[in-house]
Amino acid sequence: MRQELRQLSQTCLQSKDCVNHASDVIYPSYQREKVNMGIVHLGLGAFHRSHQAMYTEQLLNLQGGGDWGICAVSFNNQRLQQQLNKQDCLYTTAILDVKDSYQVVAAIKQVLVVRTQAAAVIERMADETTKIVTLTVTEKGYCLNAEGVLDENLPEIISDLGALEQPKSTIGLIVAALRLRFEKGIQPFNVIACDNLPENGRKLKSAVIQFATKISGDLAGWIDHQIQFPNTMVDSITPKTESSTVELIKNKLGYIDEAPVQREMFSQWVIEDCPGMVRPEWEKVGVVFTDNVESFENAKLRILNGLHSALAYMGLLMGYETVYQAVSDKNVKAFLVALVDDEVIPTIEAPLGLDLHQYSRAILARFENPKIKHLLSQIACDGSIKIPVRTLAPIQNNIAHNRSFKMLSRVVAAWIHFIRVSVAKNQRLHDPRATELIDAVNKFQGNSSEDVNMFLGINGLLPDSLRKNLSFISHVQDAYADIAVTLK
Ligand code: CS2
Repeated sequence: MRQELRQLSQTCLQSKDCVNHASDVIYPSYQREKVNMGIVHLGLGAFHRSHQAMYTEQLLNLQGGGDWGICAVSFNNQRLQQQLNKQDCLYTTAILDVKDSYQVVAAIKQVLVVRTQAAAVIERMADETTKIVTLTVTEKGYCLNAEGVLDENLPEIISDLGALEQPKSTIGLIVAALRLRFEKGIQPFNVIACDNLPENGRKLKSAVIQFATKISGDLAGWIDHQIQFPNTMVDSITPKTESSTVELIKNKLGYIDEAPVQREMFSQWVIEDCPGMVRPEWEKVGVVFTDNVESFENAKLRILNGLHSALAYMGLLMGYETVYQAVSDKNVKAFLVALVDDEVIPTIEAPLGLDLHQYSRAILARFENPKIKHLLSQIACDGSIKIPVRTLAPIQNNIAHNRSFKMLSRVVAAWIHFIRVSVAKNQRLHDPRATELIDAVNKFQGNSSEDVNMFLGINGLLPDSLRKNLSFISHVQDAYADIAVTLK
């Protein structure tokens, strides 16, 4: 008779019932109860658990890793909170690559949800023991407008300015906690932004200060002078957890984990070095601290994320579902290679010692990992925020240097078709500007040039310099008409 499987928990680990003796599984080797929580993380998606929490776990596994337990905060996800609570916040990271391996992570010690526990979240962030706040709240969580500054018209920002005790935005939540520390005379925490936007730390800082200024000038000044917001670059392909991930853990490791994560082997974290900042010694586990994050950011955002978005929009139009399927199409791959070599790499100043050609080939090889089922639809979300960073910025750079940008324009055209097709099929469009995008494509008459003109003219969607650039508009129009033929 088959023995009933145990669910992952502290007791199950201690009693060794959840311990599998295969050499490819790593278990926590530190005394978890002795580690205090020095980090509050905002945005409990799979990426935090497969990336920053993994680095912290590796550090804690070294002797004397420090008091860097994590309190992980989700804005809404009570289901994940329940799942993790049942497991004493333990979960498994499955690393699926040429050779698979697994790691049970204990670094997260508490999970809170803002919607139901706002006061507890603010208190935890304001607690003296909290030294660092990290964030993965996706690009839209920064509440920025097209110029990269705080969008004061967003409903959640308006709401937070009126009711800071029940914050709805990341910006409001950070300011609520800092206000409490300021009032109590507690040293501030430092903030590490870990989302895919250029100068993530600097933009977050200016948004936080802009918001805080509306509450109190003294508070805003204190934040400005006392708090570090280093820029960072983060990288590790982490598709969302599927039921197949849960099954995999059951079959391979012999226990139930309701909330595992899966990722590729590759992982990179580059953080701007802020001398004197109190923080975990992550450099001991491979994190790079440098004063030149910008060139790492640009390389990663324009190559990896840029190719991802190109694959997502073009691949979905061709009927592919995953990155692996799309990149296995030799025409698609050839397009990506030409795109990156001719129109993307020339726009990037390489970080010292990094060969961008090799870097791009390594990224393509990562896309070709058959074990990672990365849904194109996941990457296609939030195009109005991703496209400016990943596609329009290199186009602008090419225009400034008189270089070609036809293939990049094709990506923009594919994005427009993707939105048109999604609306025609009544599929939900995940984008903070969905209403305007849907309105625009609903007005399409079937004339490529006019339809593209109308779309590119949506208020604040494109930087002014591009909206008025005739050769950019004409490249997008041509590509749009060209793709239309393939879709018939
Ligand atoms: C992806 C990223 O969803 C997306 O837009 O491009 O999440 C990508 O997988 C990560 O940045 C890889 O580090």
